[in-house]
Amino acid sequence: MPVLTCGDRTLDLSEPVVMGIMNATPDSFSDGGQLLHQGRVDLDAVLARAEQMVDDGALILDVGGESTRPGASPVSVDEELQRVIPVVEAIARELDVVISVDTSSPEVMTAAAAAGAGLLNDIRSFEKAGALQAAVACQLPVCIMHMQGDPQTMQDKPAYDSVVDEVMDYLLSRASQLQVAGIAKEHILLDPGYGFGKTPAHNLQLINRLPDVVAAGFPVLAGLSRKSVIGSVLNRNVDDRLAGSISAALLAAQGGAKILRVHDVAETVDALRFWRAVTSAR
Ligand code: 7PM
Repeated sequence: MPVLTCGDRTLDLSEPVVMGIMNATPDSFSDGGQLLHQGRVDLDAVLARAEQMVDDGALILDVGGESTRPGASPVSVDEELQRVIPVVEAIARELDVVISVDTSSPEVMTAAAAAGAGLLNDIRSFEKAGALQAAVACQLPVCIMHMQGDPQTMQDKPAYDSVVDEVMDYLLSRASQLQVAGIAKEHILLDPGYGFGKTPAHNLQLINRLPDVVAAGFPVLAGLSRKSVIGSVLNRNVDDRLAGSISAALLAAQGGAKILRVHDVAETVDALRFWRAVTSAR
């Protein structure tokens, strides 16, 4: 699985790479909406942040316009388009980086691909009406993710017989459905969906068993950055989860994840460089 073609850019996944999180949402828990003023995206601020992440070593930027915060209110398609598309255009124009769009909306997928996006990242795995057809037409790599329930209610009472089995069953059946619909097998990425309808114990088990997910043969994306499992283990607020997030990213890399979705790009890239030095010295 070394090279992934993402539109007009390529990604070498022979070693883990970092995806920087670029939120364009007013209630994003991690940037406090600094990039949005009165509902409009401050493009200069977004670009400065994007450029910093690229300088820090991110090979992918994940642009999201819909908050998936548990209990968040849904965003209209027009609003999401207004938030996301100018950001994708600006980054595509100014920076050499793969642009991922975090969306479930077919309209946003189509417009983002036209604006220069190279990867479609849908926490709902293209299950919304029209999303799968839009993704097929875009001809871009896609990331599918496991979630129990929906963002409004998923953390109410997550329950599984076996979380690893259920996550794998879902991801593999969805991957088959995508291929039947016309998405190339080489264009499918899997994500266990940390924090999406999972207790801390479920998330810890999914970190331990990441090699089982990797064994399915698709590149795996892991998003643990600042998530509540880290907060609950360390008893830290969201702004004090850097060490936990770096540790989690490193454990995910060790488990075989190829894309690490993080807020703190520079620190994660350093940690991965050190890990790389150790494994290269074997
Ligand atoms: C509020 C709650 C804001 C949760 C943001 C989040 C993932 C993702 C997100 C992930 C993939 C966050 C999440 N998480 N896409 N989008 N995998 N593929 O903590 O784990 O960033 S949003």
